[in-house]
Amino acid sequence: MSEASPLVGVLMGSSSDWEVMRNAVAILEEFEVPHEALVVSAHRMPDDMFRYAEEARGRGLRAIVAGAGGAAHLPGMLAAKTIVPVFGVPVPSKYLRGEDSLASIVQMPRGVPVATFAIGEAGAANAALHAVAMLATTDEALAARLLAFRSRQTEAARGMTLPRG
Ligand code: RP5
Repeated sequence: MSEASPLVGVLMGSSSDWEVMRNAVAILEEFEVPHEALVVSAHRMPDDMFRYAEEARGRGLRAIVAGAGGAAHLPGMLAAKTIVPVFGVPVPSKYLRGEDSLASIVQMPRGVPVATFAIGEAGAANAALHAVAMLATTDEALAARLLAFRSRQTEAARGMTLPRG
């Protein structure tokens, strides 16, 4: 997706997850973090998923943002196969509104962590922001951009007004 070697991989279980996961990609684009985005389904492409995880560290990936819905095994199974930090995004599901996705991602057994974010768009954006924050610990220019982002957000909140009753 971006020209340089990706530092962050944004994976999702289906193209139907894109409307949620594009919020992660938008953050990485805003911060100019080299990244890639692709569909890797845990259930429909298990060999591809394992290959991606096995190659992630050697390819220079520093974080994987993985979103899935329903029986959301993608983040956990990636984490089982790589020590690259995995940030999980529960995608809203049709029948259980993403509570199934959340439970599937957050309830990892001790020893194989997945940092789990909120269901939906905010979770996707925050997972990417967390990846930015992690990268910013060793990248001063990125840290400056993150601080500026926070300042703009603070000013926007201070500028909020309410309708008069
Ligand atoms: C999961 O199943 C995907 O992450 C998606 O959220 C869900 C439904 O996938 P589709 O049937 O829309 O392809 O694997």
